[in-house]
Amino acid sequence: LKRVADDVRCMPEEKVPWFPRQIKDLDRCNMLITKFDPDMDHDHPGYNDPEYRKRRAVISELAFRYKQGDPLPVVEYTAEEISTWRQVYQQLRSIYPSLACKQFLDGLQQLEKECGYGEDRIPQLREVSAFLKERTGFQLRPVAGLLSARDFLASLAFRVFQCTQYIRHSSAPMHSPEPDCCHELLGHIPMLADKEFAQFSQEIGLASLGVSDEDIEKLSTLYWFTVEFGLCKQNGAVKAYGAGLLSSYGELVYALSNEPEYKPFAPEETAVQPYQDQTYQPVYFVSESFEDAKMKLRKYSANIKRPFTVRYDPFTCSVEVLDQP
Ligand code: TIH
Ligand code: FE2
Repeated sequence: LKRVADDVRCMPEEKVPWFPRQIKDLDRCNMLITKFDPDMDHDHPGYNDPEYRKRRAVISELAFRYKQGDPLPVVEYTAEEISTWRQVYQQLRSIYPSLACKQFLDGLQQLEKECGYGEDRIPQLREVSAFLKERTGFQLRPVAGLLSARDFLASLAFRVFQCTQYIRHSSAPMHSPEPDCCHELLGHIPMLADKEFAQFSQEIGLASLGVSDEDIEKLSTLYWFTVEFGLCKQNGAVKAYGAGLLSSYGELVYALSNEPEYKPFAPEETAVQPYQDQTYQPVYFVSESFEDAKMKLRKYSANIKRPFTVRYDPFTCSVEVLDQP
């Protein structure tokens, strides 16, 4: 799925990488990174489990066939999958009240009350997407695995969140190096129900459209240390808001212990911090508040070189491109 040359549009004096203009264009934002998937990665706990790999292939197929506007596929989860979910849910649920930020706890409570969240069943993307749409305008689309940063970030510009639908291997419920439905449903969804956080996420997405590979790398590092592994201050205590933490019992406990290093969130520095994608992070960035993180990110994005500006039109679900003089 390599981009072909005609995807590169010529702008005055510069080549601007192709980017989606309409929500339908997200059907082309499907470049997968296979380094962590169970068919490629010898260290994946499912690598030697042919049943697991077969199941993954079936669920991937649903995502490959999906087109924008289709009803979200429903997966009938097996007893074993539900039992993995139960374990993850119970363990994490017990530590959320002391370690998760307020916005997350509010979102999760609403999901438990109104969207069938609980330990007994894995929520379906279809119902969760409808729930989010009403809260913050975010909607979900299924994806077969880890997406390229450019494609993933681009979808955020349209308030579309790409979600995996398979579940982690039953032998490793406490941490997974690749996203899975526990990560999406428990880590991301409660946060995406918060208006301010939804806005923050879309702004990273808009900032990424058409920028250079170098700037994509920086923005995806910013995304990594905020949306995935961010910490924030609340009433004098440090709490987790990053989805990678909120879906991993092991890393959530570790991140809020006194082992890792903390640094204040500062986009210029955060954007170039090397990160760890195999196991726990050695360093986390702490924001003063979402408001503060959003303002800092805005300032950072305004300095990214791009020969045009973009504006999202929610009535047509499209991105307007305004050329700069
Ligand atoms: N480590 C997370 C978990 O165990 O749920 C999943 C991921 C976070 C970021 C990328 S994959
Ligand atoms: Fe994620």
